[in-house]
Amino acid sequence: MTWAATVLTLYPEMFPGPLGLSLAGRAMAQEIWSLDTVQIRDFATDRHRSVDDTPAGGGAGMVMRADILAAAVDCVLERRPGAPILAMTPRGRPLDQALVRDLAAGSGVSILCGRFEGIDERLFEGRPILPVSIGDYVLSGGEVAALTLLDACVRLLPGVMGAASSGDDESFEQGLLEYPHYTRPLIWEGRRIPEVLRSGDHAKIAAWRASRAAEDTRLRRPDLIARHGDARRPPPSGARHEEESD
Ligand code: 6GU
Repeated sequence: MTWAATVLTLYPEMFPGPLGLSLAGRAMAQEIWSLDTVQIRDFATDRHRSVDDTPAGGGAGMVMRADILAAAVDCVLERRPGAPILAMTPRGRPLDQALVRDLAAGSGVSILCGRFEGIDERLFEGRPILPVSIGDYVLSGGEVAALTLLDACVRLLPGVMGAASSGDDESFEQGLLEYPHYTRPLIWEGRRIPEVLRSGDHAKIAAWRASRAAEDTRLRRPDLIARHGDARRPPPSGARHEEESD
């Protein structure tokens, strides 16, 4: 069964965009996943086809109307009764690999892309929509966020990446950053690949990688440790950095 994505947007020309190329593009050509867009403006009711209005209480910018968006959402709900509906907005739940995994395991997803200052809050009360953010910064609209979310989901679909995406080693799979990578040349600008990686001792390599994953996460992303710390087992004993052991 094809994993089906539907994007509700004022800018359908932004899709598939980068997802039509490379890995995701190939998977789309193989019908592992599909993408269609719904033009929100098609659900406008007035002569000017307006989808937004001035914010209640005053202030800058415009707000997307709940009635117009609900009509678009209802159309998609009818077409894809099974698929969850997300709305990309900086006010949403932070996207993480766990949510990506859940979405990729389902039948697909429908994504509403916000524009302007935001979406009338009553839409979230009146329809089963999960607001999702891709990080603590502001984009000019939800479209680039939707592309990000879809990219993360598509690479997990069976047959898209093979073994590379299914391992426990990837960043965030254990609540940690992944260990650092190296390849030839052995020496680049005087810097050598860590000796342990050339040892052929797989247990020792695994221990070194676990150690570096834990250490780099502690240094760069202490927030990940705080969130996942209890759920993870400690690194294998004796695992230390190459610089420390040789
Ligand atoms: Cl999902 N949308 C917009 N407009 N800005 C964002 C975002 C989403 N996530 C982070 N910033």
